[in-house]
Amino acid sequence: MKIDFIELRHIRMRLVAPFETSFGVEHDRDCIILTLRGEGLTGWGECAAGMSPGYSYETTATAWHVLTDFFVPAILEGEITEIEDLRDRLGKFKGHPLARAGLEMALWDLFAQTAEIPLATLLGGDQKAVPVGVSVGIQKDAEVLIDVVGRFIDEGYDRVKIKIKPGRDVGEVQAVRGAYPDLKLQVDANSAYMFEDTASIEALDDFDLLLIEQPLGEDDLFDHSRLQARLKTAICLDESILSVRHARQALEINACRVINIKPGRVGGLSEAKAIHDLCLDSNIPVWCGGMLETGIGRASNLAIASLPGFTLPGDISATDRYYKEDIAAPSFVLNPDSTIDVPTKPGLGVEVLSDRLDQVTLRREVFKV
Ligand code: SMG
Ligand code: MG
Repeated sequence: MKIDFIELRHIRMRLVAPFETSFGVEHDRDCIILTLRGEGLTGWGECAAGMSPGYSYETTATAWHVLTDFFVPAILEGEITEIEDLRDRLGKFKGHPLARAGLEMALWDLFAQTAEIPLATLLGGDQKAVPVGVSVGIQKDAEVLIDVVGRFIDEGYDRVKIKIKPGRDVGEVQAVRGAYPDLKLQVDANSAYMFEDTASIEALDDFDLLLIEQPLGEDDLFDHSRLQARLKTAICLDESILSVRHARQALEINACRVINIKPGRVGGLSEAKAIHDLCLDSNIPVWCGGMLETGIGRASNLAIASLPGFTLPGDISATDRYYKEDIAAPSFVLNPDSTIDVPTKPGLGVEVLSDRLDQVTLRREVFKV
């Protein structure tokens, strides 16, 4: 396939509620939407780099730079016959997985459209609907948290993840567990703890949590394995796993018992699938993480989460949990059994609403051959 047109848009969407984590609070979600055209088809991608280097070192500004100056020119050169070609083209560049993944998503969309099959099918997925939960940010206090969690349970979510940080951990978990004894509950620290101050992490071991996500630094597999040895509860790694090699090494040293797979964090759907395959072979459950995506990124997450190893509920919530109006239709809705349907139309299977996209665009650039 010859790609002859690439458009980048930096967009900003207002969240229905602020989202607070151990690294800060977001009121708006920034990301880059990519459009690729080839052979009369249009593919869409979403690069999840946000406003500040909080979750990852990448930001919309670094991704814009790396995409426009390096990755996009490499894609516009010659034909792309298969998705693996992208890895070869970008192989000489280091890092920037979120930028890479945005471009790769649009290519996967184009290849699935060419084959006239849903992206999920092209990836090898066959679950029609995937189990999902909701990720709840840090709230004003434990009472508000109980209330917010209660509202999501009433909406039908049967798995809830709460964000924690030092000083806002045991108390919140105790409160939520006390209010909802049977809830599937898990926590995410976004690497806010040091091995030396994990007494509060160890104190979480008695609350029947599904897992404890990324307690320690992203570059700290070794201390995660020391911590996992002290816990009954499974550690799940997010930020620490950037490739299938990291995943293999983490499993070899027992640094975790669960992996959160985010295609963006690992440089795209191909690497995400490779991590899934490794975990399936190793009997390690995985689930699909989220980056507050628009309907474009959410469609892609649902497609990868349809693979058989995604047995734990993902951070893929209904559209109305994030945005009043999305840039893609139809909206994703929660089924009564806490699942969301995987799109069935060819490619990503959503329609991008161009007026709505224009309204949220801050900056736009087009590249043609
Ligand atoms: O998309 O529902 C969602 C958010 C899920 O908590 C979520 N993601 O570390 O897992 C994580 C965070 C990263 C989000 S930073 C924007
Ligand atoms: Mg996380």
